[in-house]
Amino acid sequence: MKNLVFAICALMTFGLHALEGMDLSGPWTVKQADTSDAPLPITIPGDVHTALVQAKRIPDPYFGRNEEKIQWVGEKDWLVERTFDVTAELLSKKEVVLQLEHVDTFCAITINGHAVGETGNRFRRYTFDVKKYLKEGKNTIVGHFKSAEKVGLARKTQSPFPIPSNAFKDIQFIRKPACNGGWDWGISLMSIGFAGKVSLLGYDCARIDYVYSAQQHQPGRCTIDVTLDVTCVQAGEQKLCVRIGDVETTSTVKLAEGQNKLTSRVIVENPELWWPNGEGKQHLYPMTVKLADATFSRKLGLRKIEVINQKDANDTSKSPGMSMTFRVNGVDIFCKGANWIPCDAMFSGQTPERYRDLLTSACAANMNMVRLWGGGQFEDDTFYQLCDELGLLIWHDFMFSCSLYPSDKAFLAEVEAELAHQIRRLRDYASIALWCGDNECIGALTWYKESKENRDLYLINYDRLSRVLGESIERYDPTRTFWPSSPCAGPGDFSDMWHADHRGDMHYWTVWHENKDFSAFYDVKPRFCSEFGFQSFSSPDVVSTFTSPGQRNPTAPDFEHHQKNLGGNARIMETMARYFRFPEGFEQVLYLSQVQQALAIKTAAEGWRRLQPRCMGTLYWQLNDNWPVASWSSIEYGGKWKHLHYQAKRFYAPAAIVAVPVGQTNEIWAINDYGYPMTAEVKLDCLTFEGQSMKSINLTKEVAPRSALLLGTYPASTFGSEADRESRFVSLEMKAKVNGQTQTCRNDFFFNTFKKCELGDATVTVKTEKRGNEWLVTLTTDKPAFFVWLNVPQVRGEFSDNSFTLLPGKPITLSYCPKGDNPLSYEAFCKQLSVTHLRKTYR
Ligand code: BMA
Repeated sequence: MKNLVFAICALMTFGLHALEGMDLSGPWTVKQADTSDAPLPITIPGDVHTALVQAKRIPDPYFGRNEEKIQWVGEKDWLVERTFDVTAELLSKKEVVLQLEHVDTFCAITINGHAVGETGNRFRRYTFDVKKYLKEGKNTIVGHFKSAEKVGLARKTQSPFPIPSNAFKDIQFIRKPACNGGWDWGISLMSIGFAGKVSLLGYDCARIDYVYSAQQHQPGRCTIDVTLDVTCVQAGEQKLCVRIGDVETTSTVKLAEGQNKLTSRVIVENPELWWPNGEGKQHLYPMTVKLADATFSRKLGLRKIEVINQKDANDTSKSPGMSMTFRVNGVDIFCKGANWIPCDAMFSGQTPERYRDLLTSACAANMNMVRLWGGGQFEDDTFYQLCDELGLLIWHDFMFSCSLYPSDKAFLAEVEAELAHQIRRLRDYASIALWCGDNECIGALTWYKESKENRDLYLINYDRLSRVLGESIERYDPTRTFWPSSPCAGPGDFSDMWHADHRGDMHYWTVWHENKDFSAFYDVKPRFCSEFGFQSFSSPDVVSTFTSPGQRNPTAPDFEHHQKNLGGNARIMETMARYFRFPEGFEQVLYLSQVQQALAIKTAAEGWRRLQPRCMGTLYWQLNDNWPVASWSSIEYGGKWKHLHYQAKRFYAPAAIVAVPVGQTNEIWAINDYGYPMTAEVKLDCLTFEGQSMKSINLTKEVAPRSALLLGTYPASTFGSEADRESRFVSLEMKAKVNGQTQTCRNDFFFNTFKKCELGDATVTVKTEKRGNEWLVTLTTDKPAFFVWLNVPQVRGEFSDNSFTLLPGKPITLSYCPKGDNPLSYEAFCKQLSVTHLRKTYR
């Protein structure tokens, strides 16, 4: 056991204090309380369901309809236990505390049979004084986890008035990720266990609880005021040393017994600034803080982030239009991204590798922002470190979603405590761009009979909670904007803006939830669209992980079970019938569902990007999944990119060529997100579906930095009569010259829905080649082929491009990058590579 004892500094790389102590991560045991079951192994941090799956006590919750068979786990109490050796050295410290992060959720802790303390909020950090319970040598720690859903139910019955919610398992009464009870993309799996670190910390003088800073930027200089929250054992004077990069400030500080707030100023001359992805480097300065026997280190990005909400000039209406722009280091950024949900319903699966894979994929698709959605969780530090490292701005919701919430004293006190912790813990991450109070909770006031009938009660109730959120930000992070709810109208207006596009952020769900055509995305001109989405099925590779062969059919019960949005599969199939010829088989249904999802989101993203600077952001719903399911995600559970993700890489590219139908005409736009002027050499080529060029138009225009430019408006008749156009489409190619570099951007537009198009029966030829470490694939075709899709089974790597149009005479060479623990060999890759395209989905 001796090897488990080490200075915490040895394992903490980022953002945590280094003190003498002991990390209690690793092997523990778990057993159901009040049974004589033998204890099973569990790895901490880790969840009980994963341990039960590993021990074969429950079946894989993600397979078939096993979700129904595992519900009992969340109804029971569980004992999670281990022994550990304590050294005389640790016991010689004046103070020894047990520190717990992200305990899920209601847990009574004992050490050697003594009650140490209780937890009751997944989002808090708990610190218990334990020295008096420890002894030299062998010790036992037990966490007794109470059923969270039983607590939720008990609180519901005690509530003075009903608290309606779209969430399940009465989760609005407890502080636990709302989606744990199930969501319209999520399995119901009430996770249990220690989701974060469990550690003992020993010290003689002081414990650094939080370090956070405020940056003031002046030309050529950044002044950083660093604050430390410190718990001190004994009053006295100590040396405080704060170092950022090469600059160090040392001072002598007076400490009082108990809580202390210390400050220190560091001035960095000519700072190297941190920039979002695509705008510059993500420079991070090493930062170290030393106080007596405690040290704290992290990385710090220096940047100025502002949220610009400026009234439209000359708008004198009651609710004037208002900008919604993120300004970083003085530059207005068009935000491109998606919404993030917890990456696994069983938190043992939320590994650093998964975070890295997903966030790297977000960057690779030219995203510069993710929205951390309020029905999930404050994430592990790994998530924020990666966002800092990769340049992904974070729109950060607090953890409230699609629900009304209690506002009694006890509940508000919990919220206050969690925010006091989370805001101080997180605020030095450069990537966090704004704090948002909740997801759709202002909107939810209008969803329920109770709140509609008694608006005053529920509005005041909402306001009580919202005030705690706003005041917590004022208190713990006045450097950032508080955005009360997503969506909302922004400063000076408390309305929800559900269907208004003149100010605030918008959630535009008319296409999916109201079954409108994709063209309805053009009906609104959002200032910032923080949610819009369209569902698709998983790929055959992922479907095969949760079905047996007999269930691989769109209406088979196991397959239907992996759809959580009521009527979702019907919507997918109906949309297919509206736009496409009906696909021949199951695999073609899956393929086409992903094609139409990509088309829907591309329509919106391109249409809204061209509206800049009126619109300054689009974040589609949703980046990832937390189990294998039909959903709005662009990356499947396990990391495989859907068509949407490959297309996002193109429709979010900094240089893009876009066509938008307006009545009987087509507008052609060039988009330039670069900070440099762009020369756009554009060719519009009207082709038949057999590949014959009927007409081409060339134009060259200068596009100003960070702008969208209308290049031309073309009546459909430009490209032939109505009858001719049934067999034609227009291929767009733009050579974008920016800052001495040229890149080629492609796009197409069509005059009719695909089902009305007589597509040519293209034969696509594939050639593979290994050049050094690169695996190359060259594709040629005899006729235009659309949504060309290359695949190798399972999630074993990514192509440099996919889901594209292939034209005769224009071969495309792309590369494949294997990844994962068990990457393919080149030979296996060549054997398993398959290619399909739209015309192959029907006879
Ligand atoms: C949004 C989200 C989620 C939900 C999605 C799809 O409003 O905030 O609650 O999953 O819609 O319905």
